[in-house]
Amino acid sequence: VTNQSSAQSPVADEQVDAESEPKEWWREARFGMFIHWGLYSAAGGEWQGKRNSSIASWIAHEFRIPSEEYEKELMPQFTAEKFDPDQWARLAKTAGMKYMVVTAKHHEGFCLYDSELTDYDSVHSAAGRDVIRPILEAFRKQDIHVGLYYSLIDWHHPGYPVLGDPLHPMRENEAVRSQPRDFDGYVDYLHGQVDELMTNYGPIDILWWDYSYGRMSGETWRGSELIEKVRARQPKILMNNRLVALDGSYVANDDKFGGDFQTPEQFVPPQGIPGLDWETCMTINTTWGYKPYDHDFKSSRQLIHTLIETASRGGNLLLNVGPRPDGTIPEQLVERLEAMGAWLNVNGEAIYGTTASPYKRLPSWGRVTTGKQQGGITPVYLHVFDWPADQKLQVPALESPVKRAYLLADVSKEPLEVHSDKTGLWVKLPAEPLDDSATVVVLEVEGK
Ligand code: FHN
Repeated sequence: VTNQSSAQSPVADEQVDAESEPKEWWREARFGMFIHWGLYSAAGGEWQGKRNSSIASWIAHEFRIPSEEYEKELMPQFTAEKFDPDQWARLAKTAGMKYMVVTAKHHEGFCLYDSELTDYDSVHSAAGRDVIRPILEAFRKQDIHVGLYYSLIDWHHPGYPVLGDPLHPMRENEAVRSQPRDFDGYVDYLHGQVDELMTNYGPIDILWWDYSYGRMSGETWRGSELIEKVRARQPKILMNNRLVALDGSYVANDDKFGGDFQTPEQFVPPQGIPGLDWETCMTINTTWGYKPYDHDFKSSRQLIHTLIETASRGGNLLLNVGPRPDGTIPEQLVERLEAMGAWLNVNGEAIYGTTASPYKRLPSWGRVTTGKQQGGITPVYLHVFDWPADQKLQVPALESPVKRAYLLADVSKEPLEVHSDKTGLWVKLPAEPLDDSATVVVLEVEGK
């Protein structure tokens, strides 16, 4: 059980205790919104009548679309005509999300902000404006910490190994490594853009790099210099591990490019990641960018379970939305986020600021999180997914005695009977769960 202070707001930065660790708010937060928005949202997973089989944001790569064609076709379609960043921020707030990360530039190279270094940005698209600034402002207004995603890969910049080039991640090989290309020029551009983002947009809480592979890693990005520059501009910023890592790989704490947290993608590590901070990023359907024909949505119940699962293993969940090119967020995503928020509204205490389950073995009925010790009592939260028909919840023994048990959703905190025998503890439950997704039983444990 750790002793962490409460979350801080980036807008109230001056009031933040200078000594407080930026990681503290992040560890408490547990739940954030990832936003993937770009020209690929306008393509919607379809190019010249053909649907792409990989994720929507990879359409340019999958069909080897020449940059000029991609740009000409999609810049006029990125209209942002119904874009309402306050609505996005309210949705995140309603969902119970405590931070967000938005794609300032994805692999396609298109920038959602006004970059002095390129015209390939939202200002020169049909949207006609910088969309990053109002997004950041809207989320800060809701006291949500803000983060920027920046793609190290750039399929548009001439200095970067181009689409279809064997130097590209899919096809890297020895023969082309010697090809002349102004890669240094690209790295200058990358540094320049990061500098713009770190200088012109106020306090940024997270910088989310994406991603490294093979030799395109660490010092290839002039990583040490980059980190130094970012930290000089934004001393409290948190960075992920992808200046060296691929999506699923972990980097040791003492690796200088290892960043502040690990980034398992689309899965929750079965044993957490002992000794390291981590965040699972995940899609609600199967793709990051908008793909109207992808109806493979996880249910609200599944998503609530994933959030609990993540917290029970000691990590954060960064859950993705892919807005349409007009700026609206698909209803199926909104519905699910609202359902998560409704659950968190009642049961948030069992997620925010908690740490991993005290048990190594998973209970058959659900998952467990641990609250902070207060006044000599540590709450242990039992998230019951499958309600036992005999109303007897079997709980493995704890080292310290249980003082009291009650349902978190029960405002009167009616005590539940707790029995112990040689197999552990039994909590007597009411006949029906209070929530079909997960009902939380609180065990108040003496000490820790
Ligand atoms: O290729 C990207 C993908 O489009 C998406 O942005 C994810 C999010 O983590 N990252 C990359 C794959 O690891």
